[in-house]
Amino acid sequence: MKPIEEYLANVGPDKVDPVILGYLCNLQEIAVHSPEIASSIVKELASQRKRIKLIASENYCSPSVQFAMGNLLTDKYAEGMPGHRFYAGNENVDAIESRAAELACTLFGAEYANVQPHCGADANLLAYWAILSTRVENPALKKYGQTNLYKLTDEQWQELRADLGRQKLLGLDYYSGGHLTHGYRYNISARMFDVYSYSVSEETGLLDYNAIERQALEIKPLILLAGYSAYPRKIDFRRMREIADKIGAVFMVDMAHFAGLVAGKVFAGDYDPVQHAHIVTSTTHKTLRGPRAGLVLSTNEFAEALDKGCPLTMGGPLPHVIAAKAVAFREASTPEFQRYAADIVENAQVLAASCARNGMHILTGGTDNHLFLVNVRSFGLTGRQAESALYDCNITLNRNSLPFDPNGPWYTSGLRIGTAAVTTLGMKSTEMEELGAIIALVLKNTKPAGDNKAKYITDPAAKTQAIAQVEKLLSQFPVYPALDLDFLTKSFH
Ligand code: DSN
Repeated sequence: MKPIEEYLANVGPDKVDPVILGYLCNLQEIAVHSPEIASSIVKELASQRKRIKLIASENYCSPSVQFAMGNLLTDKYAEGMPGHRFYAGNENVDAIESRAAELACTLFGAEYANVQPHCGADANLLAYWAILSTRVENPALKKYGQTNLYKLTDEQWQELRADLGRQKLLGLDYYSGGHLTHGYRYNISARMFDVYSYSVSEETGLLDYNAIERQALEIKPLILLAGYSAYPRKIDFRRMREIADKIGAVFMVDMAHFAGLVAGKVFAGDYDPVQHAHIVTSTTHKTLRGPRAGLVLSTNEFAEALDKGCPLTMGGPLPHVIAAKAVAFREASTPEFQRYAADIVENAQVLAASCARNGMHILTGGTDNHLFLVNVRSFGLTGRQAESALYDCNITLNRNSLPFDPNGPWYTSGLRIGTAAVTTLGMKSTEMEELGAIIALVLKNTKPAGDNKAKYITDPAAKTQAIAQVEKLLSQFPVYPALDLDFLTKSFH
């Protein structure tokens, strides 16, 4: 019997679960031509069932979000914007994209949304070029008495290109928690812009707004950028906007990590970036819990340039992923999501406190958001050793550079711990208390093996105990609980 028939025979027609049936249809069809891919998908479920996910940038999205991506929308090319495409046949994609943009604007209170970026890096690239177009290119065109780049003489074009390349970006330093796309030397952002960065205070680990203001007044960047991948505190966006206004800079925020906390109204008032920034970029799959993708929100000033995403920085959008974003934006508009967002932060605070009580060094003493940072040098370990030792005990998280880190970006001295995924599973304070104790047990019982910054030894008894505790915890909070792992493994091996 085929898996679908077997399932239907077992449950009977009245008890069919659309999620189970949806997964079975999906896998059974994939397995016809690519059994190894169907098998890998099931193995990934097995892996995620076995391990506690504390990666701050990951989550578990709903089956509706997943199903919105698995269909014929992927076949469509839709360069351009709704109602203004470079290809015929986009009425339905227009409806989907317009709806997704409208939902994004309502959810975040934005004037304009572009839902086409494929990821956060795409969103940032688009935002950078929209700012350059609006604030540098347009004034230049005006100066030359033209409205169109093609009307410029070769000399004017060269002058404009040189001017575009001379603009300054001031963002959070990578080691202080800024993202690669915020001006890291190996990223295109550092090659497009004349890049400057601000750091957290060496004493407190916190942003020092007066110091940022002094730096901004001196540098006078075109763009003042806020946002992070690894900063455990709220940002006062009202204060940052004040700084930007003093120098006429565009205030841009990358809220990729905390978009769910903004949507869920945990970050409100001074801490809501959309109320204060000219332009806000995001991913949609972290705390926001949607599909893996990007988003740009802005004031109307940048709408025209952002509408030219193609050909500015992008090719064809992904209509199936845009459909999934629309589903996720609706999910994030509910009171349940607001409770979820509040629980993420509460869980992060309880977990950080538990880790601290169990002897771990937590940067800034805790967290206001979904993540916190641990300095593992106090255990004599590198971040790499700590990450691997925890993974051996079925705890998945990532090593992270710390401010002024002597171990560089590969080995690092830190761990970044996030609670968006475990909160989706339904874990609460009790589980966070326990989890902090398990993490500390592993780290206290792990030692470096010689001088190698990657090698380590974990005491076998501690490892056995940690694995058993993780297994017990996860058995009460299974990932995608509707899915019968044994049946799927037997059916798609
Ligand atoms: N990899 C994501 C993060 O962890 O922050 C974004 O690059």
